[in-house]
Amino acid sequence: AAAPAREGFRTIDLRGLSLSRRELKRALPRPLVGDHPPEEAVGRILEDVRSRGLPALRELARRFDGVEQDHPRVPADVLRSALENLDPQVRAALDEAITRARLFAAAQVPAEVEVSPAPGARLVSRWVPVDRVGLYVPGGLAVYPSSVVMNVVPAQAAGVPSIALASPPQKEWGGWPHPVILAAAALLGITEVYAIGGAQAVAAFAYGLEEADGHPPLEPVDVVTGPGNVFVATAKRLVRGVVGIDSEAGTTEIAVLADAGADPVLVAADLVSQAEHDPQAASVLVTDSPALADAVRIELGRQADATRHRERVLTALSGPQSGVILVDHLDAGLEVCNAYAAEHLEIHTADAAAAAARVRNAGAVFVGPYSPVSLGDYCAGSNHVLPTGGTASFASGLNTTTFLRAQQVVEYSRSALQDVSAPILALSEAENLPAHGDAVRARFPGNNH
Ligand code: HSO
Ligand code: ZN
Repeated sequence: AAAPAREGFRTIDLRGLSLSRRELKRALPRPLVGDHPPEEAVGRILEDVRSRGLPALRELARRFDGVEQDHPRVPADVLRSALENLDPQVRAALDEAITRARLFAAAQVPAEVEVSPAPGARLVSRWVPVDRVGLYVPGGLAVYPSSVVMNVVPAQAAGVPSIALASPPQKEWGGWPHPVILAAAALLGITEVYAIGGAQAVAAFAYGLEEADGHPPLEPVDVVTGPGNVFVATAKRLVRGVVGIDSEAGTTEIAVLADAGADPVLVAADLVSQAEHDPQAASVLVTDSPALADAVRIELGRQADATRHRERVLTALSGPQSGVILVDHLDAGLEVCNAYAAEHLEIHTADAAAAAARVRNAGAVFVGPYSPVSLGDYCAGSNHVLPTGGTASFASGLNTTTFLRAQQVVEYSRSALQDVSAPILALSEAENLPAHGDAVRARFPGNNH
């Protein structure tokens, strides 16, 4: 008989219940809130890097990454040789990922809008890229050259003129980021790369670094993006306001909405695939079929046992953030998915496209049995930097508009201003701001309104 999955892949049985929005949110599988929120520790790192710069970075690299660092800027020859030594198959794979991502990112640039509310009056809303961005690529349990692609491609599609990238220094790679990360950056034409990890990287981007012993300064950026652990996510939240940030892209999650016709082998494989990222990763199945739930449970036990990162996967699957949610019917399942607001939501139902059309809250929706999350992680053309922890109910995944601002341009002729002067004068009186009205009167000296 197949080994049963650990009891840990828990069941949340919502059948026969009619829950309020609040009750439903409370019933969902979520990680336990840690008793030591890292705000304080992260705040200290940010302040240290802001006030002391390079010496602070050197200490933090020693403490967190175990490396002795002179300066974190990756030299041009290190970048070049990383690209030269890149495995040709990996290079071809990155090329494929880049081509598809560029196609989608380029199409996301919104059109300029122009209207004329009256004769001689012109209003334009145009999309302007930010001047400079800092992109973060994690390194920890895994290396993420794919995240280099996901960050850089939309920034380039938006037309950002200055792009810097940071990734943690790796002891086994001479204190530089992993060579495949460097190669991916070089492949995309990025030359400003730093070996800085975690909250320190976010601080260096937000506040900049002075020039030091022949190394140019790290100029502060306007926007910091990229996925990361809880320290990176917290650092981004704390510097928001000094700089712009993308969504909170923290520990990964997958939810699968499946009915009795779904293939339990595929559903389990996809749940395992994201559990592989992190012991805290969330894998959630939502189904109206207890038979499918049982079949997936058996498959999870079998597949998790056979996978390379077995311990990590089993820990993730048995955590409070993972499990199967049983519902009465598909409509109830969709309601659960919308309440959960997964980073990734896969739909394995009879009419997957129809169900997908009814999903409101998800970072990305993967429709049908041939659209697994790992396709999206690497080569779909979509972006894998997505809102986690339920933030998909208000946030968007990384995309070209993350790096654009809508700027409003106003141009009125003399007569167009004159035509609308009466309401301006009336409103300036009503707000007791007469100088506002005077600014308009000054343009029409003959008229005594
Ligand atoms: N699933 C991760 C992204 C990733 N997977 C990178 C593999 N490499 C968060 O969307
Ligand atoms: Zn992944």
